[in-house]
Amino acid sequence: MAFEQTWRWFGPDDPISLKEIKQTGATGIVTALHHIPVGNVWTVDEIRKRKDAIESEGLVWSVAESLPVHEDIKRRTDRCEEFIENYTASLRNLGTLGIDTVCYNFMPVLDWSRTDLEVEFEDGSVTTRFEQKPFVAFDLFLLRRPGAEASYSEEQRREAQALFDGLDEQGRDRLVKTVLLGFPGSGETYTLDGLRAALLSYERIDGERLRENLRDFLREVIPVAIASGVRMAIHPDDPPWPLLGLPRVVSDAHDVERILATVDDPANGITLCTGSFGASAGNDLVGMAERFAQRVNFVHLRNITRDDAGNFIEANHLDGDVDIYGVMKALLVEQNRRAVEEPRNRRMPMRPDHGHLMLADRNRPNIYPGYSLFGRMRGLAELRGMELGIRRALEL
Ligand code: DNO
Repeated sequence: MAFEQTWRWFGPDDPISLKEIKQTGATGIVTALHHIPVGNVWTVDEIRKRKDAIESEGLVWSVAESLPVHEDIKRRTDRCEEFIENYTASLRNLGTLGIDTVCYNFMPVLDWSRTDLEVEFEDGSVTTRFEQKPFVAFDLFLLRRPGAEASYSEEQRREAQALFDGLDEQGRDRLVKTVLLGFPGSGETYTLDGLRAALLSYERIDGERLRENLRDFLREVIPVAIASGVRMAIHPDDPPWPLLGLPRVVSDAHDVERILATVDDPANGITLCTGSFGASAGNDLVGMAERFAQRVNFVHLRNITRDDAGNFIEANHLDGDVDIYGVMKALLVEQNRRAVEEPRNRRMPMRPDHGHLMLADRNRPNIYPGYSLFGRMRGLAELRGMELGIRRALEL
């Protein structure tokens, strides 16, 4: 039993077309209705339109990523109840049309964070990186977050100061733009003032409180997912540690354990994102894949090279510090178990997450960092070959 091979497509505005995706060998599409503002209902009509567009190219809509969770739900403020109702309505609508896997995250304010989106990699391709020094410099000297000093050691502050002093106007601008970059279509690209206000709205929310809010969300939403035939897949924090004084609650195995125990049902599962969890040396990805296999509803495979000081760069899929072979093996064994024991529940969509910008993509406008055609195609091809090798060797 093999993975279902999927590809993230940002919809009609994505510079990469469905026709091109088809030639990568992917059979499933991962997409979201990015044009619908966060918090509003995904109607049956809008879902059907997207589904038809995908199917007209001979592909299937495998996963909704992301069905975003409104900040009011994460904070449990203001219109929380209304947004929960909308969220569950969207789940029902997705279920009605057979879109049965939904990826989401519970990161406050920012989705992924990087400090450089155009790093030339050793082979001349372009990749992204997160480094502590520029991030601390951003926090202390550009965002000037009240109380930020307390988040860092004296040495970190000194190093950040030295880095900041060496940046010219252009370098500072670039750092601000990089950290504030929202996700495509998310409509959530902050200004510095907007980010300050968003952070302030979390002032009273610590890790414990956010965890409680996530538990409330799961208790409200998972029963609807079960009734709608939808499996939820929470995406880990990227990077998996607190940023800008904000709490993070999906960063390690302990967090995952707590989430899965809140509602003990296959509909309450995870997205095993090897790159996000992998940025932290404390996360043993093979161990996590083995331990949580039965609750992995969606897989993001990518790799990073990291150090112990919270710096990492996105490497090619089979290089880097994450043992992708070990992870894949654990998940293929689980795929096989499902095929035998619960054939109706066996789907495990996988996508090559991110890829370097390379070859002809370098001249193609509007490619979102990480979402290139050739880089991801290289990743998918490598992963597909590795998968075949493992399956043949293990006779799966
Ligand atoms: C970055 C992605 C994330 C992810 C969402 C899922 O490339 O992995 O944006 O899609 O956080 O909710």
